Amino acid sequence: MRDKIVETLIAAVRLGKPRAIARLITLVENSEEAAKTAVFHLHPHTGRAHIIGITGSPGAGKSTLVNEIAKAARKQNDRVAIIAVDPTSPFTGGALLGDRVRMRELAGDKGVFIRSMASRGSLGGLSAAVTAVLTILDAANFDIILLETVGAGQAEVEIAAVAHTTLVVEAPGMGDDIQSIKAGILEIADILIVNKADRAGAARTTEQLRTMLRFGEQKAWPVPVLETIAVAPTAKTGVAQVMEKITAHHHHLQTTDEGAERAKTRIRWQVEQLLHRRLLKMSQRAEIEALWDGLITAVFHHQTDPYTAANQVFTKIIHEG
Ligand SMILES: Nc1nc2c(ncn2[C@@H]2O[C@H](COP(=O)(O)OP(=O)(O)O)[C@@H](O)[C@H]2O)c(=O)[nH]1
Ligand SMILES: [Mg+2]
Repeated sequence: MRDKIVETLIAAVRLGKPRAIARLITLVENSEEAAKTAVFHLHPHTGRAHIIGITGSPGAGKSTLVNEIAKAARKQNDRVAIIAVDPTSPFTGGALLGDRVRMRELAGDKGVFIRSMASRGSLGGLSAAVTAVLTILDAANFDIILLETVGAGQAEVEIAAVAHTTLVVEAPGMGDDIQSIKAGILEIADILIVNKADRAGAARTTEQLRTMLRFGEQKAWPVPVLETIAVAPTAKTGVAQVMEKITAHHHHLQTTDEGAERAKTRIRWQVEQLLHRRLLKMSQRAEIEALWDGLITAVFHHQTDPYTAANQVFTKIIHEG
């Protein structure tokens, strides 16, 4: 039944119909079966969109900058989709300021699709849903997909792994203690942005970041550090440079082996995530669930150990298919 609905929606999605896109996204967010069907049918029609991940500390100005990037992309006649993922607040009541501005400035433009996603606490489920949503948007012929995530820990590092180009946005002041910009975050950056360049200390933050990145100068893609003022009402300082670097990075991926290599790394990661979830689900099936109590009690009383327990669950999964 649901499969039928999904299949009907798929045809409309491929024509870029916003209502169908929104409905299919809701379905894949709520049902893994729907995600499976949608991805099965749509994956062959993907590979065209440039997926740009935007991450960094809360309040750095990601949403504001994403709006400016979207507007600049629209001027180039690109169709733009924006996905805001907020793993920290499962039930985002009202949209945050940057997101409200976004709605006001961009809603109504038929070339822009905006959506926010909450994690509902399960990271594995979130990344699977994000993958399905990106597949839908790519197949719906968006040229650029902007994926905004909150920069806090493993979540956004993993989500940034689905992007072709990752922008890490920071603001001065956060740079006082530059160590607070986690090394992991710097590693995933293809373009580093010091937003709020109108604030004191911006030049110092930029300099510190450039110093930290210096050892990477020999790389085929040296990570640029750009300053932006995303809220400047007149000249949108730095946004044009960001657009140039986004285009240059896309070109870099397409003209070197790096694009294909990274794509394969992403595919491996995505398939592993699905496998992981499937195994976990199997371990929670009723027949196996019966084993758990005994195992937990046995480990608790030191009659067996966690490795042996895991092995017993695994053996049972294998034998019961
Ligand atoms: N002074 C200044 N404020 C900015 C700039 N960019 C964004 N902001 C403000 O910073 C706050 C947080 O912005 P938002 O885009 O929601 O940040 P996010 O949490 O990273 O998405 C908002 O009040 C913005 O208006 C900037 O370049 N300069
Ligand atoms: Mg935001």
